[in-house]
Amino acid sequence: MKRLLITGAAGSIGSEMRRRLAHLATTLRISDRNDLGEARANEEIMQCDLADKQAVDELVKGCDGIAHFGGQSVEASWEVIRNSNIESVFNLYEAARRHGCPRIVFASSNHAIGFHKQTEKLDADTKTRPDGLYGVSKVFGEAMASMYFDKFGIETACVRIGSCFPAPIDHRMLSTWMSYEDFVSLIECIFTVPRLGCPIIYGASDNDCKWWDNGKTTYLGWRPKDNSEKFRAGLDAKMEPPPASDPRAVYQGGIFTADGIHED
Ligand code: NAI
Ligand code: 15L
Repeated sequence: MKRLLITGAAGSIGSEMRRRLAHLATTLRISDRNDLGEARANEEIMQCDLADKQAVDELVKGCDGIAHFGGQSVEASWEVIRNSNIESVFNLYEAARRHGCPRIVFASSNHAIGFHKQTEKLDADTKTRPDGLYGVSKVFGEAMASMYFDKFGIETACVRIGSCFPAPIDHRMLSTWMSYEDFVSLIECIFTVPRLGCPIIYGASDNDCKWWDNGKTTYLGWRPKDNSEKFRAGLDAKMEPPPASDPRAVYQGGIFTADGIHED
């Protein structure tokens, strides 16, 4: 593609993807509200707040694809969630509609389904059970993607990311972990498959103890290769697994299910 927009490019996933997705487009348009440093070869930097409708309209103009990683990435007050995950998603889809941007990767989260128990196996049709305002905002994003696909044909891959970090940092993440390499190969599939539609995809590596079934999106051709099992012995040596009744061991969303409502 000619121009791929990466939002949230100063964040933990975005900064990895800035480096790892450069081969997908002639030009990477890099954005965040935080500083992004110097533009690298084939990059253009547009710093803005995603809650600013006019700025987002300019940001999306001329892009063929969007990898949307910008936003509040953990639980927060309603005001913060509303600005960064509700207003921003509306602004993004409206700009995509106005400028005819065909494909979007929406960084949804396992916290959209966080109140399902760890004993359950989930697939793309499982009912959402958000575990906080953050999870609710991801359900909102998925609903926006669905509506803009049905009404305007804008294709979005809603990736319910588990835990995308260099390595799992607790026992729950042995189930939810996704390596950067597997996420990159998923994004390659998303941008090259002839017809994407608007699928829900669970973003996890090929972990032995997985909870999620991507059987409804085999047409993407994604084959995750990593497996968190290689980290198990190291984690066991570092910490005890949580007791069976602990939210970290009961719910897929782990400790997020035990968080209250954050006051402004
Ligand atoms: P992060 O917090 O490291 O990065 C998010 C970036 O978005 C930051 O650089 C921040 O400055 C930017 N941002 C926030 N609000 C903004 C606004 N209003 N305007 C412009 N920029 C704004 O988060 P991370 O871990 O890189 O996650 C990226 C995306 O993936 C987020 O949407 C997060 O919810 C989602 N996700 C991440 C998971 C993970 O394991 N890292 C798991 C599930 C979902
Ligand atoms: C998320 O949605 C967060 O963005 C990330 O920081 C992790 O907490 C992840 O979920 C997780 O559940 O491990």
